[in-house]
Amino acid sequence: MTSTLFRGQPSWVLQHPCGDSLQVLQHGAHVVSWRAAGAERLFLSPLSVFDGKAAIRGGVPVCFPQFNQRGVLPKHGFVRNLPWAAEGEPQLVDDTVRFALTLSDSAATRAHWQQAFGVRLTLELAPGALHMALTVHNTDTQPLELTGALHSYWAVDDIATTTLEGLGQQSEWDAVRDVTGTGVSPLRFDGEFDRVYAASPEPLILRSGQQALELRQSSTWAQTVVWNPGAALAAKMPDLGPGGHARMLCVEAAQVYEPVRLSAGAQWTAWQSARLL
Ligand code: TA6
Repeated sequence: MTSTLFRGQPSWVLQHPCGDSLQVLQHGAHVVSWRAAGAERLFLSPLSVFDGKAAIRGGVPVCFPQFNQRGVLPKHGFVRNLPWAAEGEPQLVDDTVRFALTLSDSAATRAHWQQAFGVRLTLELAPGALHMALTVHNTDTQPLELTGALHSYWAVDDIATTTLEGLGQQSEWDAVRDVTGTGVSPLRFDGEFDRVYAASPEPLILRSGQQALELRQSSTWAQTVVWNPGAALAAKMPDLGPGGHARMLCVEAAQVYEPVRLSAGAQWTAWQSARLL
């Protein structure tokens, strides 16, 4: 593993012997790059701010302990805006490089949330495959409630020709129009798209150009969120900008509606994985 600066931020690079690599920042335990089979598979906005405070536009934001603005905490929680710590060194076991980052409650978290907790993001890099697992440990004597997401921004060649398969027949809430319905498969994207689906037990397939990516998530997430801001909203977002929407699609493993409730001492693990097809 190499520890290096990325846009001025401390980061770690995980290198797999096969040539695949991953880069993760101390800030937010934010995965900013996953290169597999010679190509970048995550979108990272060139206009993103890297000041060690602001949320990063792209990569994989860890949203915890709140999804979006569904509560009194900062949007998508606060751990994406805080420095995490490396837990030991990466290890190569059975053709998988494994590395974890942790964060626990501090004065900075208690400024938002009176709760003792520990979170760990475990990253596993295998040839053509990425596995990201979020573990939450309630270290408090009171129950802990959480919503959140692994808010992954997948790189696409062109959103206009990108499709996402696997959410047909899943219940859907369209946040743009505030209507509920049923998902179709494949999904196509033409304008602002912000929808919450009941998670499917089957993998999703993201197709873009020559790339097909299989996305899976653990059953401990109840929902999948699919988001693209579309041209008009992207142009108004200073850290995305005109045309920025065309190269990304967020497919997020998420807990949106019903909070997960952890009794004192309990743990919860939820993951998202991606594999080149
Ligand atoms: O997960 C989709 C979403 O909640 C959208 O509604 C949109 O706001 C997006 O996340 C990005 O949020 P952010 O706070 O990173 O700008």
